[in-house]
Amino acid sequence: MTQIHTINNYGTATITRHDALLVIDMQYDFIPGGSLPVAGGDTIVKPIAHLMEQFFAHGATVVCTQDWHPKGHRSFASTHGKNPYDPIHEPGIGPVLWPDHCVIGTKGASLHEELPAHFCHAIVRKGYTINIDSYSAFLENDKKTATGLSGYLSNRGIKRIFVCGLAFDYCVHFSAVDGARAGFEAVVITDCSKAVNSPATSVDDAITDMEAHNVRFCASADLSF
Ligand code: VGL
Ligand code: ZN
Repeated sequence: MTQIHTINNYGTATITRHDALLVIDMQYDFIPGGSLPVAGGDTIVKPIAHLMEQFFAHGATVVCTQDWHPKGHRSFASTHGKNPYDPIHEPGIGPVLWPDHCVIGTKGASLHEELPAHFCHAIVRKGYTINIDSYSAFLENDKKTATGLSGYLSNRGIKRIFVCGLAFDYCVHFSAVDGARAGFEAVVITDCSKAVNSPATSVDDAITDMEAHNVRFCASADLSF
C-alpha cells in the first residue's frame, strides 16, 4: 500500500481569497473510539484546526462537511443483516458495508470539539438520503444529486480547493475528484488526511482515480499565508 505522504507533487502554494479549505467528516464516529474509527484520525485534529484558522484569517473560504445519515441507512451493514466491511455492490452503496455511523443528531455525528467551527463559512451535510450514500461533498453516489457546494464555492469566486480530513480513500477522494470535475483545481493535503483501508486496495485505487482526474497532493507545510 502506498504511503500517502510520498505522492506529494503540487509544490508550494500561497493561500488567497480564491482558495477554499474543505475539511471532510472530522466527526467523532471516524475518530478512534467512534463506531467507524480511522487510524490516526485523532492526530490530524490539531493540524486541521490550525489550517482552518489560517485560511479564515487570510480571506479564504472554510467549509466543513458532516456525514449525516438517517437511522437504518442503506450503507449500514445492520440494515442488511450483514457484518461491517462485508462487500456490497448496489447502486449508490458500496463497495463495502459500514458499521452504523454518523446518525443524525448523535454525538458520533458531531464535529470534533477541538475544531474551531467558528471559522467555518459553511457546514455541508451529506448522506441524508436513506438509500443512497454520499462519499463526495459535491454529489451523492448516484453522481446526479448535487449538495449545492459547487455553486456555493463558484459564487464566492473560489478557483482552488484544498481537501483534507477523513477518510482519504472515501470522502476525501470523491470530494477531490468531484471538485476537479466541477472545474476547481483540487489539491489533497496528505498529512491532514487518514485512510480507512477497506477493502485492502482502497488507498491505491483512490490515488489512481484522483491522479486520473488531475487531483494533486501537497503537505500542509507547503502552504504559505
Ligand atoms: C466515510 C465511509 C462511510 C468517509 C463516510 O467520511 O470517508 N466513509 N461514510
Ligand atoms: Zn457514511
